This record gives sequence, C-alpha cells and structure tokens, in this order.
Amino acid sequence: MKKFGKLTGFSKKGNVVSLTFEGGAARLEIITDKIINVFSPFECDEHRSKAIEGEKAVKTAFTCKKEGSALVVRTDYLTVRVYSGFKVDFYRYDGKTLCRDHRGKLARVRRFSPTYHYYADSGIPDWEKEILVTKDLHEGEVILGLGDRAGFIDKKGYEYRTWTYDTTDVHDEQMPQLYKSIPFVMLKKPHGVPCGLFFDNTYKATFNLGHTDPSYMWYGVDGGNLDYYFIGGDTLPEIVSGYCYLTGTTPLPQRWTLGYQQSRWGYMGDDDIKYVTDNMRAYGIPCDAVHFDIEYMEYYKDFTWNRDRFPNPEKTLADMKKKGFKAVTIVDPAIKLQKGYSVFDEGLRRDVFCHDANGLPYVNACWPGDALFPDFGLPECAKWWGENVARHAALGVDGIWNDMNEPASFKGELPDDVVMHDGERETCHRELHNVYGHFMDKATYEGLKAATGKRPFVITRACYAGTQKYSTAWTGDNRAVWTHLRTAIPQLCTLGMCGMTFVGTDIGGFNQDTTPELISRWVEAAAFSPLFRSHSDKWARMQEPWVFGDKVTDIWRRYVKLRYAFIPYIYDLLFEGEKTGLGVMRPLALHFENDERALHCNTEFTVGENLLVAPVVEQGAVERAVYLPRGVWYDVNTGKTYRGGKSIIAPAPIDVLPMYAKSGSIFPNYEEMNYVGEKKLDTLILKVFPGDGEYVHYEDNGEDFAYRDGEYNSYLFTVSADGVFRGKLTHDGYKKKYKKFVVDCLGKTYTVKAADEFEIKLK
Ligand code: MIG
Repeated sequence: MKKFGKLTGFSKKGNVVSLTFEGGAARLEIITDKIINVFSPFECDEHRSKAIEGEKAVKTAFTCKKEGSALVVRTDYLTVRVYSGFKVDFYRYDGKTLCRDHRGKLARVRRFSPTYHYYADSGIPDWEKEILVTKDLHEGEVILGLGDRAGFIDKKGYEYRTWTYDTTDVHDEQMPQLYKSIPFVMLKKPHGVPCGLFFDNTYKATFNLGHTDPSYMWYGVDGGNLDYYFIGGDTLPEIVSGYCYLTGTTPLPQRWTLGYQQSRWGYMGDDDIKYVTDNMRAYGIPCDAVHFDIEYMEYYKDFTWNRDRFPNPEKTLADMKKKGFKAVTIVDPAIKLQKGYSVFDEGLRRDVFCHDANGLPYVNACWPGDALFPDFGLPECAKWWGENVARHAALGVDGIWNDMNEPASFKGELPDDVVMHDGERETCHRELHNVYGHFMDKATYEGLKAATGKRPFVITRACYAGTQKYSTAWTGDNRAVWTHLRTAIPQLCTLGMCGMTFVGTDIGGFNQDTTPELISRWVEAAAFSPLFRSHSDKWARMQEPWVFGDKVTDIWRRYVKLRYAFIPYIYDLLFEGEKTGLGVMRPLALHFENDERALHCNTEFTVGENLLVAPVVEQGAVERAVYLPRGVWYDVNTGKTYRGGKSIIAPAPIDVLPMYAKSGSIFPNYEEMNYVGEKKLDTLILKVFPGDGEYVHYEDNGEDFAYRDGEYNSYLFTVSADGVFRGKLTHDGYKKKYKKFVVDCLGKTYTVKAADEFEIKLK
C-alpha cells in the first residue's frame, strides 16, 4: 500500500479540496452534499471514467477546516475527516458513523496450523497492492452489490474480483469473477445508516469483503488511480439512486421487449424459426421475439446471413413480423480474418482493430476461427460498428444480442499489452478489459438508435458500471441445475441494485438437459424478471414450452400470460427507474433494510415495492416458507390476508407461484394478448388490494423517444381504506388513451368509461 504519510497541507478551490501528504497528493471532490469523490493520482490527474458521462458535480455549500490532527470537510449532509496516511472517515450530519478507513494491520487468510507455519503463503498478497482502500466492518453489517455475483444478497465473508470472465463452470457464491464487472458495494449496519462505495477504476481489482477478518474489508487494484465515490443517503434506495445519479439509469425500453422471448442455440434455419413461431401461436403461449444465435451467420461472420439456411432473410424477418414476432440477432466481437469479407476488409482499411505490442493487427480466435478484435473504445471503430449494426437492422432486425464480449477468445486470454484505445488515447487491454463489452454495447446502442429512431434493444453478456444506459443483460451460461435457479434471485436483484435493472437468466438453464419440474419452476420464478427469455445450448435437449407434455405447457401458458398481464406494471417500474435508478426485481433488503430477516432473504424478492414473489426453488417441494415483512399482505392467488413480521407456510404445488400484495396496492394489468401490439391497448385493468394506497401509471406509444418531450399520459389512482377508488389523468400528452378502466378488487370487477377523473365505491 502506498505510504501517504503525514498530512502537510490543504487548499480549497471550487468544489475540490486538494491535499498534500509527505508521500504525495490527493484530493476530495464534493459532487453533491451526499456524494464525495476520493482521489489520488497514481497514473494521471484526471478521472478517465468509462461509467460516468458528463459533469456530475453540482454547486454545493461546504466548509473545510483543520480540527486537531484532522482536516474536516462538511456539507449539509456529510462530515468527512481526513487524517495522515490519507485515512478518510465519513459521518452523517448528526454524528452517526457511516464509514471509516480501517487502521489496524491487515492479515493473510490462515491456511496452515501454527506448527506448520513455515508453510506460510509465498508471493506478494493482493493487499500489498499500491492502490488499496480498507474500510471498517461491524458486527452484523451486510455488504450488498458488486454486480454480477452468483452469491447471496449479503456478500460479506467472500473475496471477489472484477475481471470480466467467460465460464461454463457452475456459478456459485465462490466464483470469484463472472461476465460483468461492477465495482460498487453498499454497506448496511443493522438499524444503521447505509452507504455506498463506487470504485471507478477499470483495472483488475480484488474485493476482500471481510473474507480474511470480519472487522474490515479491502479493495486493491492493479493500476489506474485511487478513485472512488462515497455515496451517502438515509436509505438503501437513496444509495442506489446516488450510484445511478453518477453512472446513469436504464432508459425506458420498447414495450415489446417486455414480452416473452424464445431462444436456442440451434435454431438452424427457416424451418426452425417457423417451428417456433407456429407452435407459440398454436399452443396459445404469448411470445414477442425469437432470437437468432450464431448459426444464422455464414461461417460465424458478423452481419452476414447463411444463405443455405436463410435464403432470403428479409422474407424470413417479414414473415415473422406478420405473425407478430420480433427478431433479435447475435453478434460476437471477433471478426473473421478473411480477405473478401467486407466487414473485415473495411475494418482493416479503417484501422479499427486492436493491435499487438509491435503494431500489427492482433489475431486470436473465436467461432469464426482466426479473428481480429474491434477496438470499440476508438471513436472510428464505434462508428464503423454502428454502421454495420444499422445496415443489419435495416433488413428487419429488431434487437442486437452482444455475446462473447468479455472478450472471450479461444487461443487464451488477450495479453495485457494488446493495444486498445480509450477515445483517441492509446492504452492496452490491461486497462480496458473490463470495459470491452461496455464499449461494444454503447456502439451497438448508438448504431441502432441512429438507424431506427426507436429505443434500442441490446442484450449483453459483459458489462461495466454504467452499461445500463445502453444495454440489457442476461447472466450468461447457466446450467439446468437447481442451484442456478436459486441463485438467479439474489443475482438479478443484485444487478438491479447496481443499475442493471433490465436483466434475466436463461430460463430452464442453458447447459445440460433441463427437467420438466425445473423448467416449470423456472418460468414461474422468471415471470417478473425484466428480460424474460428461454435459451438453451446446442447440445442440451430441446426445451420449448410444449416439448414436455400438457402439464408443463399449461404452466408455461399460465405464467407467460401472468407476465403479459403485468407488462404495464413492469413498464411503469422502468419508467420510474429511468428517473430513480431503482430496479424491477428488488431484494427484500431494499425496502425493509431495518428488518434483519428481510436483509438476508435470498429466495424472495419484490417487484417494485408492493408485490412480493416467493418462487419455489427446490425440487419436489409443494410448499415453502415465506417471510412477510411488517404490514398486511394479501395472497394474490387466494385473496387470504396475513399480518407480516413472520414467516408463513405457503402451499405451492407445481403450478403455483406464491405472490403477496401489500394492502392498499394497485397494479395495472393488460387484457390477454398473443403479443404486444396485437390489439389496441384500450382497456386497463387495475388490480386493487384493499387498504390505503396510491399508484402512478404511465401510458405512451411504447416505441420511440417522444415521451422525453412530454408525449405521454400519467394517471394517479388511489384507493382508501373505506373502499373508494379514484382515478385522475394528471399528465395529458399522448393522444391514444385508454377507453375503459376495469377495477378488479379481489375478483369483484367494476368497469368505467375512461374520463379525466372518476370515482368508484368498492363494495
Ligand atoms: O461459446 O453463441 O452465452 O448464450 O448460445 C458459446 C453460442 C457462445 C455463449 C452464450 C450463449 C450462446 C453461445 N455462446
């Protein structure tokens, strides 16, 4: 660890407090009264953030003075005390400790008995890295976040890395790195005030989260600067919003992207696409999109079509469209090294590929064999890529699926010194590995946006902090094992708390042969995951909704229909989320952070704030314990009420997904449909659970960016404990309005013609 030594001076200019230590310079930047950047230039003097775009610092009143041995910086919300050694402690305005640097010595994890101490670990431990941040942890404190992890909601006790990584191993809590790198954690003491730490550095980093010793955590990173943001706020949702204030939010997607999507690596040609689209409709299972995996290409060459299998792609896509299906096609970063392949030729001519240390195009391999890797951070490369995306989309492609962008490569990992660019600045793979996917997603988003004017639909496997602005994500190659179904809940909820709200898993499991029971439970558990897609490996058994017989098909139909009913609710959450950064699937920890049982609940989640979902994630189970936090809850399936603050046993035969609505909640639903856009959305159903409550609903064209200019309607719906339901149009900006509202209170329905204001007395 770098020795900063004695604090020798400070000065204040604008929103920056510059610090000098015997061992070097550092600074604090006041971003807002709750967000402070802690910085020391190890590599350069500027931030070089890939996650944060634009200026985030706002004019903030603060004071700065020496108090004893500490330099004390105060905003309206925070008190920051800086000491020698560049130790930085954060307190709230009322003196409550938020987060302090750890002072004690760090230790190694002991792996040998005292008698055999001469077997001590060799080599330099990770925590002797130059750039190292250590923070105190407390009894019972939980650590949330850190992006793509197959662990639990609480990450305390584990050691993880950020280095995007392609793996088909079982993803479990001990997996140190997965496809995505999001260096953001939140700390929460029982009944204490939470805080967040965003380490905005793209180099390989280690997070020891109380793994060696539960009294501290440390973060150490291989390069770049010491550059992290402390994020304060009274509640966890505020911390999440603070993080998204910095890194951006998930933009509202096109409505159809919330529909069910069918995928498989192994739909080889026109007949397979027809097999899927015909059967979806024949079995009456709503579906909006089919995904085209790498087999649609000619020799795995991006932006080409295999003409033997798809003689006329325009017609394939147009035929799909007639039946109400959108098409999402995969691309991999690796571009086949082949003269005469126009994408390769043009890329070479425009010099958009990564180079090796000798300045020659860097060659590795992937599905197309020997291949070059686009240098997506280079503006010219992003442009070239976007143009290819646009040309491809012009055929009738509706979304782009970015795979293998860790980047994955078949001839070993890219060496550290492969030359890449961050804008016009030349740097290397060691710095940009973790943002390779991020840059690809951004270029893809921009290409699609320019080509279509619609809200781009991009799905990625790899990402960094801030990628939510450009892409949705799936959790990569899971397996058809129950562990992966169980893991999906904390994994998706955690991604959601890290800005990546539009996420999902491969339903049924990607690798290995799923079972009828597992896939049934999986579709139930996934019914509320924003990205709702079944996908499987080429060598796994077929797993379309109808291949396991009527019983399983009925479950699929029921839960896909449930999903379609709830599309307006999920859409509302995404609209809100664009402002707040909050996710769709949320761990109980988020809204019940002072309830220790909720804080550790890994097998339940809420959708928004008021709908609690508790899927069965265990083979053979026909009931399960459900923890209901404080308050009155309605069993959505039966209407029965429960007082929370305790666990109940929920009956859950194979076709039942336990769901609970908070008293006073209102959920907008659609009528049945085979796909989004099949029917005019004239009727809105409002599912009401008695009590006091209000709900804001949002209506727009579901497609383009006109909503940003006010082309939308919003409605305020309220219900009161004495049984009066009211509706009111509160923003009138979109012409095609609902014609009818159906209020459904525990099965009793009331229909009203749409009016700017209405009132119903519920019986
Ligand atoms: O090396 O495109 O995670 O979803 O089906 C495998 C084939 C490459 C990995 C992706 C998976 C996809 C598969 N891909």
